[in-house]
Amino acid sequence: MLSALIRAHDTAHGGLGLDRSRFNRLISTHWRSGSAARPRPWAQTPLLPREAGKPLHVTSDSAGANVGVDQPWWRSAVIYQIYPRSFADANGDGIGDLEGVRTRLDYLAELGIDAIWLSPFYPSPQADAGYDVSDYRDVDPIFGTIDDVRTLIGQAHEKGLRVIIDIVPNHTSDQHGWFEAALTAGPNSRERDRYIFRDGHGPDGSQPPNNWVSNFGGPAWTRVADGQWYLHLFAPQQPDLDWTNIEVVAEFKDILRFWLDLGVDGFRIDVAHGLVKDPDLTDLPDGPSGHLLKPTTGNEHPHWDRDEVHDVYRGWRSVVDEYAGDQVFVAEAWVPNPDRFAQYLRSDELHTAFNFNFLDAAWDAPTVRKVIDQTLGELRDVGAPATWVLSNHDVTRHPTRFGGGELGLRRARGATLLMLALPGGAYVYQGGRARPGGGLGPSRREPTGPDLQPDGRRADRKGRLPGTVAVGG
Ligand SMILES: [Ca+2]
Repeated sequence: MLSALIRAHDTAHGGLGLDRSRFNRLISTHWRSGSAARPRPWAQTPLLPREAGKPLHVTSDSAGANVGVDQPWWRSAVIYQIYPRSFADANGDGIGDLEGVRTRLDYLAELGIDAIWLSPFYPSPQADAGYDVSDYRDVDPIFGTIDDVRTLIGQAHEKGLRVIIDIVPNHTSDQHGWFEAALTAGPNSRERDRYIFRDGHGPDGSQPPNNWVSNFGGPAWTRVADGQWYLHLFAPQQPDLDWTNIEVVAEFKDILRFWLDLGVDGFRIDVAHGLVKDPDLTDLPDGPSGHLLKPTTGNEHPHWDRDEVHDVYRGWRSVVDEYAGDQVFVAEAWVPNPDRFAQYLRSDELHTAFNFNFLDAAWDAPTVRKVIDQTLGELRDVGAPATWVLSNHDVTRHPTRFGGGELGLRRARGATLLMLALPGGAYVYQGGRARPGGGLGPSRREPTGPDLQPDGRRADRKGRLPGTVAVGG
């Protein structure tokens, strides 16, 4: 079946940037029992090192057309997501770290992947698994140091692997220096203008400024000691930045340059469809239920998928275009309208975006086929490659989603095989075999923010409801 599928793909698409041996390795090693990476007798073919910044040669695009060589590597890459906390622990403190990643680069290269994507390693109080960043230009001591990042990038490049990192622009940690300064400076200050502070409603200002809700439940506003409220679409420890503020815009361009100068090959943008809010902060028309992004055709939602966010990404694109090489942006954008989704991938904006419709699709052939056809169709117009993903740190792993047990595992292998045969890029979530404290089965979710809460909540980090196309960070 596998050989037939590859042959069919080669015939239809003029070949994917993934040869058969790499394909076999990815399929066979992604889920296996045991907790240690073992040498595979059939996986002795080394991945040829390539010079950092040089494009990979691929032969097909998202539409399956033969487009020749010298296309950017990310148009058909397999990218392996690493959640540093649970991937590999080098110093024995029970928490995965960057040195753990570095010592497994040979294994990762052996898999045949093109790049690794590291989930956040920034200094963070860890209120939301590192998506609450207190310093965008450093590394949390539990994961290592900036020098560890530099070494990791250098050695990854030597082995032909690229390195993508997370960037979290919608909000900072409440322990970020800017937010601490905003609290100290008080109302009507330059420091508060970097965030979204407002007076409350009611005679004593004791009601939130509007009816927006947090992805983690409850109001999206928290009151501070002087009586003002600040907006947080996620946890109270994650105050939203004001993206109409020129200091915010300039700061993130500078952060991008910091990491590009260090050699990263791209950025995964957290909550890419967030960032900009309706300046009037209008109420959600349907109350809290209007929090989820409906498949609108216009600029209707007060805080998701605003037209103005595209100005941010045009600015970011101009930054990466200053650099030699093929750095890539991949957007986490929960935008259900295909036309509006495709707008993020216009030629002067982002390169790729996650296709969550594929992840959301049930294990049902007509459903999966429809999603694939729609995805390829909508991206053809903007010339962007498709990006496929079945599991990440925010969702239940697909063997469990597809029924669990041996049946779920078999379906998941089939789904992964299908994903790797599709034109475009594919994201593979870490198998987690080296998780501190023991083995990791194929169905485990990583501990994202809500899992870490003392009340034991296990809500999706996105605030997503089962069976819906939802939005969130
Ligand atoms: Ca450690």
